[in-house]
Amino acid sequence: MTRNAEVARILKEIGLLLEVEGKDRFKPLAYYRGVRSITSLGEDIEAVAKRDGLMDIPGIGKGLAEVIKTYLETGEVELLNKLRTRVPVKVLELDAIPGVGPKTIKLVYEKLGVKDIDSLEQVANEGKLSVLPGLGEKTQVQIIEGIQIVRAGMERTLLSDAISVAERIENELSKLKVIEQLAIAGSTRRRRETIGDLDIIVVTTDSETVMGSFVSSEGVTAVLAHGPTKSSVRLDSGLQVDLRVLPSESFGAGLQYFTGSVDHNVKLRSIAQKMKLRLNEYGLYKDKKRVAGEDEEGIYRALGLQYVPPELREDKGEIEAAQKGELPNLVTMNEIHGDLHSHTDQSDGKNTLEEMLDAAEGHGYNYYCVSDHTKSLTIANGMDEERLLKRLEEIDGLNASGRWKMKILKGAEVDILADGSLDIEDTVLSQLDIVTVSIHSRMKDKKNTMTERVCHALENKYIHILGHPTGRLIGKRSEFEIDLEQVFETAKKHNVIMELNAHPQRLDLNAGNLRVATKIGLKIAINTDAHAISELDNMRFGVYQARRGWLTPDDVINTYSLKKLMKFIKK
Ligand code: DGT
Ligand code: CA
Ligand code: CA
Ligand code: ZN
Repeated sequence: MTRNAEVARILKEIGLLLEVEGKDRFKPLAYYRGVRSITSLGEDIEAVAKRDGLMDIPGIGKGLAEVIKTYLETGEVELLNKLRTRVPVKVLELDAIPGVGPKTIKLVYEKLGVKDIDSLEQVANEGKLSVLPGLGEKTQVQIIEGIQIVRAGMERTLLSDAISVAERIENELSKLKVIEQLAIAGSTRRRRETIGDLDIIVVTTDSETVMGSFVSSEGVTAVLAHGPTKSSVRLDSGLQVDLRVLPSESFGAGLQYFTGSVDHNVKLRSIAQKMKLRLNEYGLYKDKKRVAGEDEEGIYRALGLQYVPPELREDKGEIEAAQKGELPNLVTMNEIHGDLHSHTDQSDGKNTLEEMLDAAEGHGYNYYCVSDHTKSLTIANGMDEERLLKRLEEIDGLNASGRWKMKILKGAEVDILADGSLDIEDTVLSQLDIVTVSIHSRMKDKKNTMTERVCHALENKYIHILGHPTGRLIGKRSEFEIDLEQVFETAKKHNVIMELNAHPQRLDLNAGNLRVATKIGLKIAINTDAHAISELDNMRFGVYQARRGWLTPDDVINTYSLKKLMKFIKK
């Protein structure tokens, strides 16, 4: 874990504070130059400092080298401390707002006493910015929008983004020899679609070292708390991360407690109470005696429950099921044998067919379906009948070539038109192995229209899967207005499979709808809808969501063998 980002942040803050103070016009520029040098430095700044090489870095002179050296050795810079007292402004926080830079910060601090994002928002909403020299109405609107963007980014983070941060921090901390156990907890462990903040728990012999390393990890812009048992930081992405240190014998109890959800925990605690036991983050106690707490399994066992997988811990019936020993046998990543929805550069994908196939085979699949867009989706260069037929021939050739062990399935993602008809002729559809139909147009149709449109498409006897059934994009676009129950009933009647689109921004169907769909006997296909090699990795997010929707391998058709799959989809 290098301290480069941390040093860059310190220099930036000094530069900004100097500029807001306004005593020297050139000094801030030197600091900004230093920030740029360190950000693009391909080497560990501490290593450079140790060999006395700071002044060899272009853009770093004697003064800055001294500041950096002192900071690395002592964790403090006297100049910065003095500046913070003289100019008590959260300059980094303000500078992060789109449309706000040092000049604006100086102006609003001097004229209106603005010190942070909250006070800036207040004066902006009161219309006090627009009357300042050089600002005006338009800038005021821009700043209000900028604040909203920053705040929205601070609110919830997509699971996929949160997981990559969590895994990076886990990697960094795991390198410390004093870490005995570490786990990601909270909503991230429950694999919710979006994450409020990250929760990490550790067992260590040396909490001071762990916490010190944590609060200075890469990307930290603010330390919200720094103590021996709990520290919290905010990252440059806006994401907050909480780290807690637990005693070794409480690891399981702490993991259970901090995994949540709150509702699940409340119910567990009441079960404990009825058994005259006490449950908290340190253990499960009978009077003063600890009866469980080292691991989660022990806690659930002592409470007379099956072990509840984290994805189910939402108090949606899992506790009752666990009491009766009736929890579902949830689908796992290992059981996925193929991907049934993917694109190539023949429509709007980034990679060639062969590149996608090589990558898919690398995932260990037994079958893989290529399903590019069709002709009415012109912005995606969708295929017409002629191109599709050529593609079919090509795939026959590829299957015959023996270059890939997996079976390449012939597919298409066919557009559902305004009236519910499809944009490819039945004679061509009938030659495909798997036909997925999707809505890509007129997404604002009224509920009745949309429901009829989709149901009409499902009646076509050559189709197999309904792609991303609600069309939502998390944090960006809400679901279509559609009567899903009616869609499910129609799908059941015509033997159509529902897609669980694994793209982290789609996760469509959601967990609740997956439960409704499988309850009436529908099958699910977990598909990446990959538009590039890297997106084949999204399968894991689909599996997480499937587990949150209580799905078993039998519910998910791409856990089937090729033979079983082909038999199942035959109409
Ligand atoms: P988030 O961060 O909003 O995505 O959701 P969580 O579930 O990660 O919530 P967070 O970070 O506030 O707390 C982490 C876990 O700690 C939570 O799932 C359960 C536990 N927890 C927090 N506060 C309470 C509480 O007041 N009572 C109980 N029983 N558990 C709590
Ligand atoms: Ca959390
Ligand atoms: Ca938290
Ligand atoms: Zn697609």
